[in-house]
Amino acid sequence: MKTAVTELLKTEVPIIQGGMAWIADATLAAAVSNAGGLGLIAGGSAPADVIRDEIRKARALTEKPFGLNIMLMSPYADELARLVLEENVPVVTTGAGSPGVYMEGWKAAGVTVIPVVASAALAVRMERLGAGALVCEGCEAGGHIGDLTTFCLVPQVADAVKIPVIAAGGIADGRGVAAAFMLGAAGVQCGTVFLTAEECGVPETYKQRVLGAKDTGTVVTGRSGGHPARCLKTPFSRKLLAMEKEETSLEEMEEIMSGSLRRAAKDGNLEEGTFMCGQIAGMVNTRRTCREIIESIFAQAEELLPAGLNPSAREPRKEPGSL
Ligand code: TUI
Repeated sequence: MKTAVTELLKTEVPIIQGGMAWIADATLAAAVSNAGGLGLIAGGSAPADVIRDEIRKARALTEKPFGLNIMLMSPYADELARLVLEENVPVVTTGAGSPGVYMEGWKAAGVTVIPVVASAALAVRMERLGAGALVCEGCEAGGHIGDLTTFCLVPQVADAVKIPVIAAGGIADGRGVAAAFMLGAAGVQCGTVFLTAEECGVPETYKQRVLGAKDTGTVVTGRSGGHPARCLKTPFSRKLLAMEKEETSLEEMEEIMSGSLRRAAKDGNLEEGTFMCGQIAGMVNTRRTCREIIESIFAQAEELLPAGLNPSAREPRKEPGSL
């Protein structure tokens, strides 16, 4: 399936795997890229040397393009931004902030920059600074989220910018892809469905919890501290919600949450770990390889999309809201 996104990313299908902190490593990214999508290595809160090793490992596992996701709240964001240039990473996505300060350097080096945005205002700013595309992530997604749903965010951003829009949050099958295209997207980013991929290295507990989750199986913690994040209902997330209700101090909340992503992703620790996961988990019920996941998503999307609907053929809109 060719769209403006496959052209930009030089992939076979317009899908990006989410840059899940502590989870999206070289093995997962290379498997997604080898299956025709764009795999991402997550910078998370790791230092540059750790990520440099992952980038080199991915290069050994695939000849296809892959990218790096930089979580902008990371204390290592500056060194990861430099690493992109040192290691000639072709695509960078950013999350949890504005990558404005890095854009000029990346653009000058020919890097394709794809900020994750949660509002049309940031989308417009990013387009002006030279973003190649945008990931519009709705609050159905796992991890750190904004306020808007995918259904509301994607068409409003598509009306506001001319660069390609990639929809994220709540997409795990061909229906989601077809719907995203109808809303004006030319590609999708998926995270939750890849948590259960054979090539994903999270502990068995994590996979089983995602596979067993219901539609209502996630909650949003961290609203009180201004960093809302969607994760699975677990003993730990229930405890966090109770603490927030009791108006526990932000310092105490931060202390208990510190390191909790790692404790979920590496140890499967249900008592002290944050199992980030999107609302679509209720629909993710089978164990598959990355190739099987991607092939089934696009086989279904091709079947559903009206004949002749080629998202890459859509002319950029001159007037917001015009058809
Ligand atoms: O970044 C993500 N998802 C993440 S980051 C992460 S690590 C973390 N751990 C604990 C607390 C918070 C984060 C886990 N999951 N997704 C991309 C994303 N970016 N979603 C929403 C945003 C976003 C929100 C506000 C981007 C920019 C923004 O405003 C920036 C501005 O300056 O206006």
